[in-house]
Formats: sequence, structure tokens, C-alpha cells
Amino acid sequence: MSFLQKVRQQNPLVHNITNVVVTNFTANGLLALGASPFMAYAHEEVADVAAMAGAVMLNMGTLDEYTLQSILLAGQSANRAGVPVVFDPVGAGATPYRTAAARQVTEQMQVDILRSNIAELAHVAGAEWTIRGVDAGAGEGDRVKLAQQSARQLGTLVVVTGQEDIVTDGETTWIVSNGHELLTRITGAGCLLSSVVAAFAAVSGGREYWLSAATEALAFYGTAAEIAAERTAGQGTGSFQIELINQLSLLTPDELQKRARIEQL
Ligand code: ATP
Ligand code: TZP
Ligand code: MG
Ligand code: MG
Repeated sequence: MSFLQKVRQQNPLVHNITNVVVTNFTANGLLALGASPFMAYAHEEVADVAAMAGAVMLNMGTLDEYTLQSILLAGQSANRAGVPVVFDPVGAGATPYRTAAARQVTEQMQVDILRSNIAELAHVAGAEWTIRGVDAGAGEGDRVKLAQQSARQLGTLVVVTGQEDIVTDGETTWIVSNGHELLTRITGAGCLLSSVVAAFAAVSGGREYWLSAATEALAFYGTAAEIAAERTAGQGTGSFQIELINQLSLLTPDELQKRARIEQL
């Protein structure tokens, strides 16, 4: 059975601490996929919610001190409960505050899967890369090597996205080439993807399957975007955004298998 089928069958609870821009889009995207979203931030409850979840997704898109504490409490509780933790360090490198916060997160909990663009990853790992706001800037360098080195250094599975996506634990590396340029024209495409990766990790069956679960999540999401772009050709980016949600609910495991573009390095 594919991980996609397992998500739809098991309806995993995904605890999200995310940003104010993408909260509704993320909840609807997870529901479309077949997962069960739960947004909870209060210091009084995040540890309880994280421990009962199938996976936790921590995102610092609109960070402040309260949310940073929520992230730390939730992540540490998930670690104690053996719940997989996905971290999306939105805007790491854009300001010293964000870079320091992202490093604090990786130091004070076990991040299991780090999902970001290449620039954010570089700043979390302390490598050089240019960044502009929350978008990846143009940068030179070998993305694959940087991802592999960072995975080893941070002791986490790294999922770096862009035109081509990289999934690596530092040893085994997969490249996923599904996706569509229109994903760069709507906000929250990366944030929702991080939550989708968390949903797949939740049903994966344990850490030895996270790499293949994340790889399938990327192919699934990219394929849904490709079909959404085909269905809304000639329309605006708003139609694409809605159709992406539709396709997250409609894409079948068979269609995914036919269209997935995955290769092992
Ligand atoms: P950024 O802030 O750099 O846009 P992000 O957090 O939004 O980063 P992306 O790298 O945009 O995350 O990844 C979100 C999704 O968009 C992934 O599925 C990725 O494969 C896809 N994607 C990003 N850029 C392209 C592109 N140029 N062509 C095709 N797919 C893309
Ligand atoms: N500003 C702060 S968080 C955010 C914006 C626009 C959303 C970023 O979402 P993504 O998925 O990284 O594009
Ligand atoms: Mg993007
Ligand atoms: Mg992002």
C-alpha cells in the first residue's frame, strides 16, 4: 500500500504551529489530502497536542517570542512521545532574529525532517547563500552537496525544494522533479508542503520509512500541482490555488505512480 493510501485510510492528526499567512490554506490542504489538521499554540496545551498527534509541523513564518516558545514546547514534547517533527524555518537568513531562532530550534529539539528552500537551509546550517525575504535568492553552489552535508551536520532528514526537490539523510539521496512554476506564484505552497510531508511521516511506520514517505509526499504534491495547472490553463493564479486543493483530494495512487518523476542519486 502506498503512503498516500495510508494517509487517506488512517486520517492522521497533524499538529501545526504555523504562520498567519497560510493557516487556512494549510488546514484545507491537509483536509483535502485526507489528514486531520490541528492548529494549537497555547503554552498550556501544545505539549499535550503534540504528544497525541501523528506528526508535528513547526513553522516560523510569522515568528514572535510567544510562538517560538510554543514551537520549543511542542517539539520537545513530540520528541519525548516519539512523534515525528517537521521543521520549516521560513525566512532563516532574512534577519538575524530568524536565523538565531532557527538554530535554537535545531539545537533544543530533535528535528526529524527539515523542509525548506536552499537559502533557508544554508543559513540554518551556517553555510553561505543569498536570501530575499521569505523567498530563496539566486545562489551559487551545489544544492545536492549542501543538502547532504547539512543533513549529516544537523542529524536530520533534509527536504530541499525548488524546481527540483532533494530528499536526503546525508547518505541516500532522492531527486523529485514533479511540480509547476505556478507554485512560486501563490503564497504558502512551501508551508502546506511541509504539513503534507508531516502527514506522510505520520503514517510511515517509523523513522526507517521517513525518507521514502517524504519522497512520495513530494511527488504527490508536485503531481497535484501539475494537474491543477493543466486544468486551469489560461486562468489566473487564484484558480490554480483552488484547483491545487481539489487535486490534493482527487489524485489517485495509480495516477501518482504513472506521473511520479523520482530518481535515486
Ligand atoms: P520559496 O520561498 O523559495 O518559494 P517555499 O517554502 O515556497 O520556498 P518551494 O521551494 O517554492 O517552497 O517549494 C514548494 C513547492 O513548489 C515544491 O513542491 C516545489 O517542488 C515546487 N516548486 C518550487 N519552485 C518550482 C519551480 N520553479 N518549478 C516547479 N516546481 C517548483
Ligand atoms: N510572510 C511571512 S510567512 C509567509 C509570508 C508571505 C508565507 C511563506 O510561505 P511559503 O510557503 O514559504 O511561500
Ligand atoms: Mg515557493
Ligand atoms: Mg517557505
